[in-house]
Amino acid sequence: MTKKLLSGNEAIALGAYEADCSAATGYPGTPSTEILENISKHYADKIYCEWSPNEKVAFEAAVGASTTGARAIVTMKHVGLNVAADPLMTLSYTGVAGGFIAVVADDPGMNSSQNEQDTRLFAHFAKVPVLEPSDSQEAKDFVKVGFEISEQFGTPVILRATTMVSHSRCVVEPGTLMALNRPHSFQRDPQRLVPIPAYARQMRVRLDERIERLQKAASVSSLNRIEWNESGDRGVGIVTSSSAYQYVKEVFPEANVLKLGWCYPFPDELMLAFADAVEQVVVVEELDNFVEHHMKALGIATIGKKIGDEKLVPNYGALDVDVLKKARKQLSENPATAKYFTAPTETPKAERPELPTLPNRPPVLCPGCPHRGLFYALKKFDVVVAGDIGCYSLAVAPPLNCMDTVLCMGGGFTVAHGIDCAKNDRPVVGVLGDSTFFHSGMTGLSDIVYNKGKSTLIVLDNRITAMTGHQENPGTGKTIMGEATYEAKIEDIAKALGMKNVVTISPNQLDHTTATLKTAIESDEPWLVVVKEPCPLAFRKKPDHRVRVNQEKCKKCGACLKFGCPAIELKGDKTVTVNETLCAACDVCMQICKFGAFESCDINSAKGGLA
Ligand SMILES: Cc1ncc(C[n+]2csc(CCOP(=O)(O)OP(=O)(O)O)c2C)c(N)n1
Ligand code: SF4
Ligand code: SF4
Repeated sequence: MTKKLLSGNEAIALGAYEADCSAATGYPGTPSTEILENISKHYADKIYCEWSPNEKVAFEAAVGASTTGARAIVTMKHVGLNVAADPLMTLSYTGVAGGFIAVVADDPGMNSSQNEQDTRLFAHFAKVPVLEPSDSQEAKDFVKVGFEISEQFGTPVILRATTMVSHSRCVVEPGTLMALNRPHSFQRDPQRLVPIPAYARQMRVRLDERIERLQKAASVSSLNRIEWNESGDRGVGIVTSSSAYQYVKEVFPEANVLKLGWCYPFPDELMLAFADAVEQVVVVEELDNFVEHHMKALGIATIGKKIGDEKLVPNYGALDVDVLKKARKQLSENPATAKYFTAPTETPKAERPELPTLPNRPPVLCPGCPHRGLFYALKKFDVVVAGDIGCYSLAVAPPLNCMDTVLCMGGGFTVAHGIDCAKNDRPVVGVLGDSTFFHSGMTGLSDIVYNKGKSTLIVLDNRITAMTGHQENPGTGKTIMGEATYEAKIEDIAKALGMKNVVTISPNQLDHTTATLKTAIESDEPWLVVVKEPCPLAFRKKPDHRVRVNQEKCKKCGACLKFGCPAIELKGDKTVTVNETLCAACDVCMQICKFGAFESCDINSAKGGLA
């Protein structure tokens, strides 16, 4: 079979296909998003696939599929597991029928996340096994093994990816396609599936027994292996997992390595045997001291995040070769470990070309982004803005400076309500996007209506889940498969929840936006303002139009620069121009310039003339 160059996420999708998975659900979130996108693109003939409104819904739908005996997979980013924690914590009690895998992608270093979480701790908390692939091949293979473990022990399994594993590419050997040929049939079994206290207490006992059996299985599983060095030197043994394994192999090529692919329940027997065979155990792991603490609890003298009081490997951020080289240097200089480690070898200079320093490029809203008009208008009011997570979070940055809090998805409405409840001295505005509204904004809106709040609520409805790469959601009228479906209306939902004041505006009409906000903010009642304008990256409205600056009319006042559109450029001494490659023709700058210097033009007209 032809080998393929696959990212970890593509490999997980292939693994689900090869393992005869029947259902795949999820909610987008970097770095996990492409798993479901790939399943829907390549394997939908065999696997039912859906974007669910949020991770809890996705998780529960996959649980339902598994109760029929089907194999099911659910995907999310690490913070998504917080949302799905409720079903996870009880699914470990009820167990599963068909193989069930929750793929959770952690983001060490917070490349695109609001926090860092180590999902291994969540697996421990929920008492479910966690598998940790180190590359794309393992990512694919572990899906199959994960289903087998899940079915053999009747347990949900977490497959923990990280940004590095999900997004880096390596060669993958495809496997054979499994055909389980099982009937999918729900079997009634209330004692196993209905955790009323009397049954749940029995389930709790069974859960502990299962953990013990899993712990023994982990010790003999091929997912956990010892790689002895060829020299026979048993001085140092490094315990590691995930992408940290790759860095260990590069920085400590002479070390004996215990590579954990199934790290919880901990493979105690294997850990103890490895520790017995080497003189000094070192644990190298990304994020928390998960393995280190357990090995210490087993009575193994282990060096982990620190040596003495000296910090060795940080328990935050992403690891890389340079971090481990620094740690190796420290180990080679520390009297307690100097006999085991030489200083790291430096890559010869010639192989490391000096790279020019790149200009700093902070993240900004795209040219023509509809969110910009709303925040430009909102900035004029003396209000507290409780924001949320989406492209609009970028409104926190200059020149908009228009976001005061961000907590978690859905928090835009609920945090606003809390500020309002405390009788804050300034009006409060809660802002979130359309995908976030369906994810967890609706309940906050209901709370505000029910408890007689008076916040102004804004949904930035750009007709797509933009920040994670333009996924469909219940408001877009399309499924993940691109099929037409019911298009849920935010306005109708709000009215059904009792919101009286509901208005829909375009943020590209600045004066109308400002006037509407004024009415809503000054009101003693709650308002919902649906700010509707499609994301130009997904739906370009006027591809043949641009805006240009008529230099004869421009007074060099700089007012347009406060809008923050990256297409508006300042050249030399206060000369403002529009970069036509970037301009998305939203025409908002035309409304900002009092002197009419911004003029719309058709790029197809003879001289690119003004129109
Ligand atoms: C619990 C959780 N799940 C997923 C994510 C990843 N994520 C960040 S923003 C976002 C959706 C944003 O969509 P929307 O609210 O429509 O705003 P837009 O980016 O389109 O402006 C998602 C899914 C997250 N941060 N938290
Ligand atoms: S992707 Fe769309 S919504 Fe996001 S910043 Fe760009 S234009 Fe705005
Ligand atoms: S029309 Fe103006 S504000 Fe809109 S994208 Fe072009 S330059 Fe930017």
